[in-house]
Amino acid sequence: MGKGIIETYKKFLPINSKTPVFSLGEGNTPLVKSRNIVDEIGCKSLLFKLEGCNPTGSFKDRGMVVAVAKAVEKGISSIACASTGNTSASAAAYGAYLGLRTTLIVPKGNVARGKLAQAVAYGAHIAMIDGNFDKALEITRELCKRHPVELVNSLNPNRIEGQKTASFEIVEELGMAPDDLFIPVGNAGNITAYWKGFKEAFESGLSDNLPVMNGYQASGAAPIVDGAIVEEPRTVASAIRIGNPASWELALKARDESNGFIDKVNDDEILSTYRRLASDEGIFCEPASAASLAGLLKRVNSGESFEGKTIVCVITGNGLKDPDIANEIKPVSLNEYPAQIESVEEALSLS
Ligand code: AN7
Repeated sequence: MGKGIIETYKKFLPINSKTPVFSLGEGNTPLVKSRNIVDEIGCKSLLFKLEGCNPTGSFKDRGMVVAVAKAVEKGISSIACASTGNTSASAAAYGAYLGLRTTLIVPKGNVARGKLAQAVAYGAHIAMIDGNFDKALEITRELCKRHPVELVNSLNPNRIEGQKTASFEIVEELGMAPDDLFIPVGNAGNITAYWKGFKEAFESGLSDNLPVMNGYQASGAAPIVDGAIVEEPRTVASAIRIGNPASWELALKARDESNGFIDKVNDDEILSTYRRLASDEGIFCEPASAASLAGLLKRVNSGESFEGKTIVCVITGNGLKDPDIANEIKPVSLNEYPAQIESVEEALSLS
């Protein structure tokens, strides 16, 4: 354990004798049992796959380590991606580890503060554009066509290969695939990767079943649900503020092959679930990550029964990524006291 996903899942990945094997400690993330919200869902078991525990605080590290390894194998010394923040933080970290030049194209004003701080710290070259993520991705694709630079967005198939390993971990830990998987959807790479992973686990005999895939977009950025490109995607969850997902068709395929759903949750549902995950379960994630459980709660509230089901919600990123949204949470109590035991004692009994 702790060997990283290239070493651990070599035989499931496009790794050969020329591929460099390295790791920042990605993968092997916790699958945590719900203690409180599970009762409201009425299922057999509810589990959270904590992808915020990856080295840069999001699931992107699983795919990035493979994409970067394959770039280095090809002799490429420059990588680039467009990003709403987490892909860029991850690319910058692995780029720094391998001594690559990392160029990030990001939508100005649309990247959470923690993510931008990471990219700066890792020493990336950052181009902020006056446009949204979709425009940034369009430019980055063209940039990588014109120059000897490796595109490390999830359009790069090696990203999907690495990310599928989360499904293997879930299957190994449960001894089966869950009945239902709930997952946030932005550019739709992750839902594509999880489905690929579950299918491969099934085909190779690691599991005897396949899950129903349940993807959730944010209401103001729900092109897959609404069936049309969203020119100006809007949601508090900046990670999934995406109007034209690159893996749109593959997400539909995952939905249809698994008899699943892709639906949307609004910002109020995302934020209330985000707060509840922290206060009721001890899991502090970023807003986009709460879309998975928000989707499940929405279904339960509309009367659907999940009795007897084993359900996994993917929690894609760490709460510290977006300190500005976190600072809007109303403290239970947060007061100032003189530095004396008698005064502070009062804090013990405040309601
Ligand atoms: C926390 O970093 O697209 O559906 O550029 O950061 O695979 O896009 C981030 C996406 C969910 C959606 N949760 O996953 C990026 C980027 C978090 C995320 C998603 C993202 P995809």
